[in-house]
Amino acid sequence: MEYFTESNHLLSDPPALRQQFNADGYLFLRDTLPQPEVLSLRRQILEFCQEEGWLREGTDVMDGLTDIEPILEGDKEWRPVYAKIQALESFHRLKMTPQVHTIMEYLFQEPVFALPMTIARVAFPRDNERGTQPHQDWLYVGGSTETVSCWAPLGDVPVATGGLKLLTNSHKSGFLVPHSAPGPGGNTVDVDADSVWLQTDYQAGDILLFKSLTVHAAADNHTEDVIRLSIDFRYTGYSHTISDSWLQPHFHWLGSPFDWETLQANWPDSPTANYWQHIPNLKVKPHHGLRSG
Ligand SMILES: O=C(O)CCC(=O)C(=O)O
Repeated sequence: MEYFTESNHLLSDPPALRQQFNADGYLFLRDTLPQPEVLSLRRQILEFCQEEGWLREGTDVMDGLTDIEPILEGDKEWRPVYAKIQALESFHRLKMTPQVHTIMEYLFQEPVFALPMTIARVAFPRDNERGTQPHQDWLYVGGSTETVSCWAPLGDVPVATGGLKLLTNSHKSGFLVPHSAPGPGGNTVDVDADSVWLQTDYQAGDILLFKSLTVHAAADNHTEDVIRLSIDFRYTGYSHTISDSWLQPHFHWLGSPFDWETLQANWPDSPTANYWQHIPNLKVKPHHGLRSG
């Protein structure tokens, strides 16, 4: 592996930032999300894990240490925890961070909005063959190919714990034909065996932005006992089209409790609730079918 190029120095030069994004297919930015909010969200999620007996007894909840068999996204035991995460206003609010919004406006050069569907990953150790396989987000996100994905660690994620890795320049290969694979999303694309993956030692507050055709995957968690937490969400410009399913919560296809009425029941008056209903002339088209879970 190699390390991402850090682009914070380009934040004062939007044309150069755009140029770098278009050239490499990604931007890695340190210290962009508010760290106290990231860490408070981490604590809330890990407390849910603790309530379900996922954490090793007698350890600090913030360390996220587990000694149980891996639980996979979609498993029966995973659902109550994920429903609690999706019901957190703070979880959905993180993507509205003004600094992220501004960066997205630099990229789109027009007003932007965050797609409502927001995803949390609770990645167990000792579960590498079932991690997210190499793919392009457009397969799941549909809509405009200009949609930008943002992945952020919820806490520090050193290389040993995995985190998102990607192939720079891969967005220039066009849409790659997927085939089925284990792990979230259930699909993968073939990559050359000698491809050099980029990754990093993530710190709480960092964000990784990438294009919807940039090939990426979850790097293996090589630890024995550390749960990796992350959030991912997407942005697009007002003039772009999105798929209707991205107006819904993640796993909405399971029905309640993964519907907005249930998830927003405790924060109906927050600006985070149903904000997309106030976006003028939202361009929406039917989703082509594949689900991001
Ligand atoms: O964190 C993961 O396992 C995968 C995230 C991902 O594929 C994405 O953010 O698009």
